[in-house]
Amino acid sequence: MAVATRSQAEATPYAAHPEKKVALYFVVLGFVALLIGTLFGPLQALNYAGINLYPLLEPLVKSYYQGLTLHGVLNAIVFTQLFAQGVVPYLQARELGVRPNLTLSWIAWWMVLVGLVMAAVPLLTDDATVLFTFYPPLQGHWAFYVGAALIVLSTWVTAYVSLEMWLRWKRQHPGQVTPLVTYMSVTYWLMWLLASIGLVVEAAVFLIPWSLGIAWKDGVDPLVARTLFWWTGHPIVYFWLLPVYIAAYAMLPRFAGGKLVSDPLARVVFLAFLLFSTPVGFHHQFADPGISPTWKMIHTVLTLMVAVPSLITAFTVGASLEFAGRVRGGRGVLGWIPKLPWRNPTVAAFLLAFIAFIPGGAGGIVNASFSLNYVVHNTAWVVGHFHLQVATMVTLSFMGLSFWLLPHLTGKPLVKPGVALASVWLWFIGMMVMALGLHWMGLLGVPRRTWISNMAEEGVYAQAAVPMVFNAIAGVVLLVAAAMFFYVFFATLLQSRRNAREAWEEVPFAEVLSGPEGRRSVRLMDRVGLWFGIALALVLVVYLPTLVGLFRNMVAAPGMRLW
Ligand code: HAS
Ligand code: HEM
Ligand code: CU
Repeated sequence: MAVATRSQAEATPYAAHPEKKVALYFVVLGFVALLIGTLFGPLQALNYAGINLYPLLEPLVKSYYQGLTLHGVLNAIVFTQLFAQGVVPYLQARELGVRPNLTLSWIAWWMVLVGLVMAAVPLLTDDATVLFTFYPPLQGHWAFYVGAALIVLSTWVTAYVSLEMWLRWKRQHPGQVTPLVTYMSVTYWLMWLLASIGLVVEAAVFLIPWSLGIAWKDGVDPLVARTLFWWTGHPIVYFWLLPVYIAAYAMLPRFAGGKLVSDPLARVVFLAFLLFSTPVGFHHQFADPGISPTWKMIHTVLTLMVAVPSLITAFTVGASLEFAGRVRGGRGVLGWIPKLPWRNPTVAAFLLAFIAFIPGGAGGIVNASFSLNYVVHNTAWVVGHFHLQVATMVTLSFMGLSFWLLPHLTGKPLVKPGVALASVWLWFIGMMVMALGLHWMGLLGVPRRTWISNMAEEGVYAQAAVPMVFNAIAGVVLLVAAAMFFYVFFATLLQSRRNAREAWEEVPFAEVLSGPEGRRSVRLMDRVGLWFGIALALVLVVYLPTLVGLFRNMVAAPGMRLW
């Protein structure tokens, strides 16, 4: 590996670690996507408060649904993926002390950029207002689907980069157990390879040829498309979540001043995600016809299984935090909590994110319960659920991590840590208030994806007047939180000051209390190829019988544009 002197590193922080640069480009592009996507959030929250600001945006934004598509695609799909592509291989490379294949890493970045531009044009011209689930028969411009496909395919390149680093390390260290971060990274990318097959088939076989007009001239079968979409659409939430878990196992205990209590349990968690993330998609389709209730029930049971690794995480991360709080002098049952370094914006962001994840996870289990799902499906409740999950747990953690990551990658010190801390608290408060309002409205029967502030009839959802106030308050608080966060982010990035010390810091990987040494269970878990085979078999068993039936009975629905 090239040796750089200290002064060289001051001049360019990437001299010793060129993988820092590509990681930075992924992360910055991700946050630019979040910036644009998030702008629509407050407007949507105000819509759910009965306030319609969309006339102000004409002719730039033509409908609520165009904004909602941008919001869902840029935030949930693009931002999360870019952050993962930047950070996960970077942490793995630093743990192993090997260099990732930089050419391929940059190819992946360019694929996302080109895909993003291709998809953005029809999104902005209102030619792809199909929401982030792009259910046919809603039909968008072909450039949107091709762009989205490029974005997703770039993850396969990143997955290869990660797997190749691991195999290279294994050849140099025969007989050794895979180090923890690498184990988490490898199982993560393998999970995603399996998960993404559904979406890739949907795009390549149906959506792209259909939108180009070269096949499926009578239309695409909506049920087939939905089933392929949710093959990917559930595990994609773990594709968003698990970088947070990786950081929470590998670094948070150290940030908090303690140690990770158990390395093997972290491996159990990631192995369970490899096995159970994907064979669960029907829990988004309980209300769909054409899928047998028996298979829906099997997917329910498997969904409850995939909640287990999160419950183990609650224990392991909770115990590691408790250890940190006690090392810092905390006494009594809960006395360790205030002793945690709450003034550190990275730590505060993670703690608040994990707190939000408790009601978010509980709501998920309600959603997954076959019969209860009929009460909440397609209501604002579901929006409340996933803003605790992806918009708080995932996004707030990524924001918090960026306060450490930006200085670490660039050598530029964090600008205004006090504002950073305030932005984290405001984001948490805003999301909790909004989630409460949305869950409540959902129980009162207010649907999701509805421009309720634009309805001709008066008083349609009068029963939800109180939770509507929650959304109005939250929309404003979140706008302020976002403005403060992005100020800190870009002021840090764009300043000219560089601090040599920051650029030379190692990644603060946590020490472990209970390590992997000498455990047969860890050796068994290390047989990743075998587990991947089992995971693949499980997915085929729970999907093929239904998919074969659906493929044999396809009904063409002609494409349409509603907005
Ligand atoms: Fe979900 C719908 C079920 C997790 C995201 N989900 C969605 C949608 C999104 C989404 C975006 O079964 C809407 C899709 C659409 O547009 O239609 N979800 C679940 C279940 C889980 C779950 C069972 N979801 C997530 C995650 C997401 C996410 C994670 C994003 C990142 N979800 C559903 C179902 C639907 C659904 C149905 C369909 C609804 C419908 O009808 O349309 C589980 O994975 C959750 C497990 C989590 C836990 C929580 C563990 C708690 C932890 C915190 C510990 C705290 C500590 C803090 C340590 C069991 C780990 C201590 C700190 C101190 C300071 C003391
Ligand atoms: C949808 C508000 C940030 C992901 C929504 C909706 C509201 C909302 C009210 C419901 C729209 C509807 O069903 O008609 C906000 C606010 C935010 C914010 C106020 C912060 C300022 C985020 C973030 C993410 C996210 C950071 C993900 C990283 C989504 C997704 C949808 C959505 C995936 C669903 C889109 C669809 O139904 O097609 N948001 N949001 N939001 N939001 Fe957010
Ligand atoms: Cu799901």
